[in-house]
Amino acid sequence: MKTAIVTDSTAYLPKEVRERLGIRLIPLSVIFGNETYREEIDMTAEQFFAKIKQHPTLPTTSQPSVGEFVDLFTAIREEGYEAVISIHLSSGISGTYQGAVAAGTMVEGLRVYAYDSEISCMAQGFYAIEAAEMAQAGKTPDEILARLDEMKRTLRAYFMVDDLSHLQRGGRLTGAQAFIGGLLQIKPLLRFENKVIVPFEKIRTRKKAVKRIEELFVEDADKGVPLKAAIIHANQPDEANRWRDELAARYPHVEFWISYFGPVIATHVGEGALGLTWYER
Ligand code: MYR
Repeated sequence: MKTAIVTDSTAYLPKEVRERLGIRLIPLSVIFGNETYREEIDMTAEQFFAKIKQHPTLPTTSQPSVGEFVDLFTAIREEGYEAVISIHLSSGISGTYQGAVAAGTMVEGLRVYAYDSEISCMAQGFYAIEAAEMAQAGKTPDEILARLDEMKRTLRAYFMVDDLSHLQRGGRLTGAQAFIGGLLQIKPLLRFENKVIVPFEKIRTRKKAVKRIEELFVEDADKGVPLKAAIIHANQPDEANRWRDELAARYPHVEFWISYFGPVIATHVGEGALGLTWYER
C-alpha cells in the first residue's frame, strides 16, 4: 500500500530531511495582532525571535483548519496514495491532531491514520522520520504504527524554560498550581505526562537543570543501547552546540541532532528554553 507521511510544523524537521524522505508539512501559525504567519513557510525561527523583541503584544498561536487538512489529504490521494499517517503534536496541548482525525472522515478513497505523538518538536520529528523511512521501504501502515508505539515506550523528553509565565499564560502547564508562586522564581524541569506538560522536578538554577537532564539521559545512555537524541533550544545555538559536543564526546553510540523551538512552540515556552529528547534506535 502506497503510504504518505504528514507531520505538522512543530516537528521542526529540516527542509532537506523532509524533502529527502517525502514528508509533507502542515503548518501551525503565530498571530501578531492582525498578522498571521504560517511557521516554517512565512516565518522562520530567526525572524520570530527578532520580531518578538520589537512587538509590544505577545503573539498567540493557532492550529491548521480542518479544511487545510482536507486539501492536503485530497492532494495526497490525487497523487495515487492509498493511505496517510499524519503525525501531530500532543493532543493535550493543541487541537491539531483532532483536526487531522476530523478531516480523515471527510476524504474518501484514502485511509487516514492520525497519530498523536503525545509530545512535540524534534521528538515528534523522530516519529515522522522513522515512519517515512519505513513507508519508503514499503512497510504497511500497521507495521509503521506498531513501530511508532514501540518508540513511544523508550522516548524521553525533558525541558526547562527561562520564564514560566508564557506556558501559564497560554494555559499549557498542568499540575503546577500548588507551587506556582515559587515556580516563577525557579527553573523546574518539565516533561509530558499523559499528553500534557507537567513539572517533573523543582530546580533552582539553569546550570543545575541542565545537569539533572544530563543525569536522566545518562541512565539510558549508560545501558549502551544505540540511541538517537536531540538537543532543542529556543535561540540558544551556542549553548546547544556546546552541550552536544560534550555529550557526543562521551557517548559515541548516540546519534545527536540539534533542533529548535520554532515560532509556535517558542510562543509558549519563551526564548531561552532548552531540552533534550532521546529514544532507542
Ligand atoms: C496551538 O495553538 O494549537 C499550538 C499550541 C502549542 C502549545 C505548545 C506548548 C509547549 C510545548 C513544549 C514542547 C516541548 C517538547 C520537547
